[in-house]
Amino acid sequence: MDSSKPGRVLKDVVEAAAAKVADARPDQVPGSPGSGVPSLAEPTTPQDPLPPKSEQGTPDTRTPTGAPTDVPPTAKGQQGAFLTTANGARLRDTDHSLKAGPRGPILLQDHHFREKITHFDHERIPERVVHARGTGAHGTFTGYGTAEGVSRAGFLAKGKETQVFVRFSTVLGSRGSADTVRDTRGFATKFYTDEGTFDLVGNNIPVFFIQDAIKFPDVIHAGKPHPDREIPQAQSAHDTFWDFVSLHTEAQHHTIWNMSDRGIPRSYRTMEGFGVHTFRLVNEAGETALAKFHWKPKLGVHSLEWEEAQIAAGVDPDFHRRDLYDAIEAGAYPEWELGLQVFPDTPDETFAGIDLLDPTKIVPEELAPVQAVGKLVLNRTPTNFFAETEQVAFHLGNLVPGIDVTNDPLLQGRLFSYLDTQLTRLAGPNFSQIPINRPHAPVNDMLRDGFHQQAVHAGVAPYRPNSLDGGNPFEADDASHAFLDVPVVVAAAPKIRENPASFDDHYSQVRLFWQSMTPVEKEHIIRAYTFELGKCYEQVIKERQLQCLANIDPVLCSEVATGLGLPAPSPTQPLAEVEPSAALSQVGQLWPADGRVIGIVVDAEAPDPDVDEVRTAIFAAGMLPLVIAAHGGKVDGLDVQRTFATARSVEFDALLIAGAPAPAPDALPARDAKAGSGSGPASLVDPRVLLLIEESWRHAKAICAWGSGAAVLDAAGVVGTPGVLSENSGEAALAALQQLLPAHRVWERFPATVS
Ligand code: HDE
Repeated sequence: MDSSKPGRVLKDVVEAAAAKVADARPDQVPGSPGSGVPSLAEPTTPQDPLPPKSEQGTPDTRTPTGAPTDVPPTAKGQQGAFLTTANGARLRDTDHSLKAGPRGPILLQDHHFREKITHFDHERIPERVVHARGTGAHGTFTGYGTAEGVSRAGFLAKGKETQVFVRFSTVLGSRGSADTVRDTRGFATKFYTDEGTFDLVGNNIPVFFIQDAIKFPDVIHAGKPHPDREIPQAQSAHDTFWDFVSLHTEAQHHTIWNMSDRGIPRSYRTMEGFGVHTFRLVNEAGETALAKFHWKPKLGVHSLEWEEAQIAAGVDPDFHRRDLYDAIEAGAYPEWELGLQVFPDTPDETFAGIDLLDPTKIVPEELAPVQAVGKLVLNRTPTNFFAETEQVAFHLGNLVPGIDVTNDPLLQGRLFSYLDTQLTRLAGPNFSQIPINRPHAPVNDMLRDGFHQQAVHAGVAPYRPNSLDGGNPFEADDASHAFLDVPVVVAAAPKIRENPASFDDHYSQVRLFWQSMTPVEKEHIIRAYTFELGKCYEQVIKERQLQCLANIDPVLCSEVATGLGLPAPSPTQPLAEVEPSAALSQVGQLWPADGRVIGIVVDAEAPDPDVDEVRTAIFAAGMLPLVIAAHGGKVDGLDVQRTFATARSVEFDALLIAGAPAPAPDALPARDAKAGSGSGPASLVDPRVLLLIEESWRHAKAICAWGSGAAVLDAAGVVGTPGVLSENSGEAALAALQQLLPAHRVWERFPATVS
């Protein structure tokens, strides 16, 4: 090996690393639309449907009653080489309706026309009333066995593998709304366990807006677009939202999480998940414990920068959906550990003075550590979005032996709602027979008939007791793994519409959250409140919310008040003494950079020889390189993925500048507004490259150059600022970038003013 040449060393590193990940990470940019290579001319020879793409998965091929079948997954899709009617008769023509002569009219007898148009007319189903915008993926959950002492649930046993389907979502927006809006994210997991399906229907925020499910329509009506003009879409920055949360102060805790960076995740892959409620676990011995569920992402918790989120909502409304699917396609499988905070099941259902039935409260991890009980890996994208992601139906009542509910009044109401909502959305009571919802455990439920019944039940006695069907089905017991409704003692009490007194503390944990943030995170929270309240029309609503902020923290209140141009009120109640929880902050740790997207700006006129190997090294490190050049096609034999016209900073986590491209022929403000007008040294570089750097710099992203790329940093005026480096070779530039990426952003660029 000639180690005198840096490129050679890099090559060896690359080859060694590439050999390790060869199976998981093909050296290929994700995003190909089909599983075949299309021909230029329209194909004319009949052939069977192409198989799904290699990264795609489908629901397991089960019967409606949970039995495995040996048919291939493709048996659920289209069959044969020829176009048919829905009843399988082959068709000669689908482009012309049957008419009385070439000039019509269309004949009523045209059964193919009527079938085609009628089905099309009914393709849409109601979107979810909340969480309409979502994205799903298949994966596997593997138990560690560490939960065996507290729960008898079989899927938590050591080494037990269980298939799962996860759906991530925003809450407020319609099905076609943008991914990167400021909102809570859903994190719903369906575990297809041997003992029945378990649904963990959580969020990326550990608390909720309300303490009682009866108020859910109120908070959602306030958050959704105004009923008169139906604006704004997928936003909380409007009067009705702030009207509600400022009057209904138990919402303040969830609201500060929304206003923090948690409201704008970088990726679904970098989100925590929380079951929110306290559940009751039961072990083999019948002993109970209380517990909260947590998902901990392997890549750490990271967020977008607010301007970046806004640009992404415009230039790539599918930002999170694309990110998830690209990562899976590239083999950078998203991973989380499932964790439990476990508490003794005491009669008062509190821990360290915190009411475990109050869903507006957390238990800081410093008081009750999260113990890992298993690992989730998402490794297959859906084959058909509608059949899987749209038709998946989660339900809090999908519980398995070993996991029971508590009396949390939010949880209790959800037990009703999730079943009820599917009756309209999925048109009838048989939605658990839709392929994505089919259990992987034998089903013998005595539920019969109804719309879209897909099972063909035998026997004559779907009732109990019976003798005509041999007494089947039989009731199970502990020995045969029956679900146990824990016989919790319900205290003698009057029927009342009232909360426990402990639910009245609406501020101490909001202050705890604020006090646990690092300075830069506090700046972002101030910015978010100022932005959102600044979008409100009514002055009194801003004033009322400022009063809430005063009760959280005077600094937060006065900074937001300054931005709004209003006086800062004084607190109306004493500020709680709180112990900050470091676990709530996202800043300060180092994390793997798997699946990160690195943009490489190249000069098509004078390509740098290191680019090829740098690109390969990025693949080998489990990240995705995208080559950006003045024009499409190839540069120096390498495919160009983005041009100066199509690239936008938000799709890159970091930039490598491998050349100093002069303004390209299309760098004309009349043709591309991004071209603007450069002057002085800047006019030597394509202005779109300078915009790319300017935005990446503002979004605290790492930027490293080598070779003639250094001149570009100079032209952009960013030399000498934190996280902007020039190196002598591609290898050195990538190494410098890899030093910066684990911290996610270069926050040192923007010193905070609050502490
Ligand atoms: Fe939901 N919620 N929710 N929710 N929720 C729904 O169910 C509801 C709540 C969550 O990807 C609906 O199938 C009530 C908390 C997720 O398909 C509906 C209350 C948490 C999803 C419903 C809550 C969630 C939903 C709409 C107040 C976090 C998307 C469509 C008591 C722990 C699931 C549907 C998916 C969806 C009701 C509060 C999470 C209407 C009544 C708290 C992730 O049934």
